[in-house]
Amino acid sequence: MAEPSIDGKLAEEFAVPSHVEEVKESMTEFAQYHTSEGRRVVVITSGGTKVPLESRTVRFLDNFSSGRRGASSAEYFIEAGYAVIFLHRHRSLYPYTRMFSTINMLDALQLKSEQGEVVVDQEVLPNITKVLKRYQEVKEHRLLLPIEFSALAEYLHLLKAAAQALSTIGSKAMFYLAAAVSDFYIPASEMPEHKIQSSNGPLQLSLNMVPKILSPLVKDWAPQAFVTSFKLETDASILLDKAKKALDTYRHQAVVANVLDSRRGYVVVVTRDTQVELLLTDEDVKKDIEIEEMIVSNLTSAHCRFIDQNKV
Ligand code: PAZ
Repeated sequence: MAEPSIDGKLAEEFAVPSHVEEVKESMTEFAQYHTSEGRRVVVITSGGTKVPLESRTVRFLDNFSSGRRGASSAEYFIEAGYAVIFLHRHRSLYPYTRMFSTINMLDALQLKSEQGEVVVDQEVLPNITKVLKRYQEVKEHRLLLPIEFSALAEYLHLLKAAAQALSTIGSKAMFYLAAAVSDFYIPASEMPEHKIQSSNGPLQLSLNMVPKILSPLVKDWAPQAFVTSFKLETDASILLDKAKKALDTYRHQAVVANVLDSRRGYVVVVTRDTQVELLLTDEDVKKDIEIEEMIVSNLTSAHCRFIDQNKV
């Protein structure tokens, strides 16, 4: 029997979120509005996907991703003139607020009067004025459209909806797929409804392979878009081969290759013709420069060239 298509598999084995059509409409409207204003639009995926073990989920499999790369990149894309659809894991790091994620908000506030006047302690929240100003401008100009996911199924359907929404703006769309997406899952049909009981003894799991969504995204859903995927390994010796293999297989535009432990300071941007190493020096770190600024600068230039080459 023929293998079902990825579209068929998505519909059968991954529960469709009830709000997916509504979200797709808002993404289409967002993309068309911003391109009419002369902006390019990027979909950033960010954070890890949760894989449930029960349909009334008590337990799930998760991964390490904090969402920092996606959240900081969103800010740099906005500074580069893009409008950003930020498809992120619920409660992962968020653009602008990420800078204060380690601070206890109550420690940063002081009650100034009996009437309840509150002031912000600038020593606890350095830069708050600058960041707040930029955040409010971004909100006012609707430059950031946040969309949340938690479970793998939501991520897959929402990314498909984003790709279909952005197919309406052709090569002005970019995908920046920084989320750490599970490779394994339990199909809905094989998932127990209720909490797995430890009284039944040790738990043996059998997981299916998650369909490779990059393939229909590049070929069918958003064939004119500029697509960047990310490749993470823990073994540096296999990283570049895997990145090149991904480019050969999916025929998209770029892979950002990184190793778990060094990902904050070193990545390689691999395209079909080039391999560019991006490295933060000690001086950069002292100046609070982040590697995402370099990644975004490299990719926005590549996207410009891509748009020029694809002009009819
Ligand atoms: O989210 P984070 O900032 O902690 O980490 C970023 C990252 C390592 C998840 C990202 O750079 C990445 O490589 N994403 C793709 C992972 C993968 O190969 O599935």
